[in-house]
Amino acid sequence: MRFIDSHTGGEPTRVLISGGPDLGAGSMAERLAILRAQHDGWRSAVVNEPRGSDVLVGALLCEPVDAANTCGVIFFNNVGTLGMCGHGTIGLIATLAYLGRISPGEHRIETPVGLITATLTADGSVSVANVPSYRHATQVALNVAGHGLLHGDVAWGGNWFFLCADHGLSLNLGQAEALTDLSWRIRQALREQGISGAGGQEIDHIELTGPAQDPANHGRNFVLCPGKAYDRSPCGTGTSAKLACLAADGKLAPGQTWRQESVIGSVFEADYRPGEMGQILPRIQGRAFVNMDATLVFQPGDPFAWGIPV
Ligand code: PYC
Repeated sequence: MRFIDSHTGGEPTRVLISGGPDLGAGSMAERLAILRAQHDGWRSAVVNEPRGSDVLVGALLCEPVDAANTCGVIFFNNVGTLGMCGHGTIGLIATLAYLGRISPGEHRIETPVGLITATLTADGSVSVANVPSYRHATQVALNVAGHGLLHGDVAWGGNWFFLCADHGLSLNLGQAEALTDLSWRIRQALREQGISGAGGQEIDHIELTGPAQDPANHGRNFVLCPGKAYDRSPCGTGTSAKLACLAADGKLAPGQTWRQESVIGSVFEADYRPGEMGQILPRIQGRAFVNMDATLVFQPGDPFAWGIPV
């Protein structure tokens, strides 16, 4: 099984380009369901220790349902699958360019949560037209154990996010432990207090927001992913959710640029077009760099060949 690693603003993506499990020929949502039900050990083998780490996002490259599209993809992490992944899409496009499979221009990609378009430019940067995004709930009050009352918006950007500004912490790498601890408590409080996304879907990404540190940018975030690792990039789906909230508050006009900093200072440039029924159509731009081209090996007798479960 050949894989190619890249990072997008510091956040790693491992694209499996051959030899993955047989998931049939259904939609990406149907294939994701098969991956979850029948091949969870394979997911763990690819991204978990000892081959991977909690931070790594896997991307299984798939044949598209519609041959007119460039490819399909299913994203996964240390604890399960993801509906969509912005930094991972940028990593996927950089990987396909590295392989010489695509040229600069527009590429339609099938994901479990819908069709997206990624545009590769000649300088290597990638712009992702993400799925329609929206704010689902505004300034929800939440009692967090060991912290007290805070508030946040619930928004969809391809994954479900709770976006909180009144957390009282500074968004610095030196605070990563405290930021992780608070975000994890927020996630537990959301579950305990029955706060969810549309249709009762779990909010599994926590986004702490704050002012940018570089005056060239507009905001900074710390995003805690479902498996308790924080996103080194500004999080493409999290930035989409942020744009949806800014748009709903009338704080960002269509076409206006928003430069989103991550907790390590990497940046995505973003904007949106109006969508249907109050939703927005976000666009996220960033750059990925390929840093490994290798093969998975499963040696007989390796007790951790299928990963150390998280
Ligand atoms: O960039 O959308 C993203 C993402 C989701 C989880 C990690 N990164």
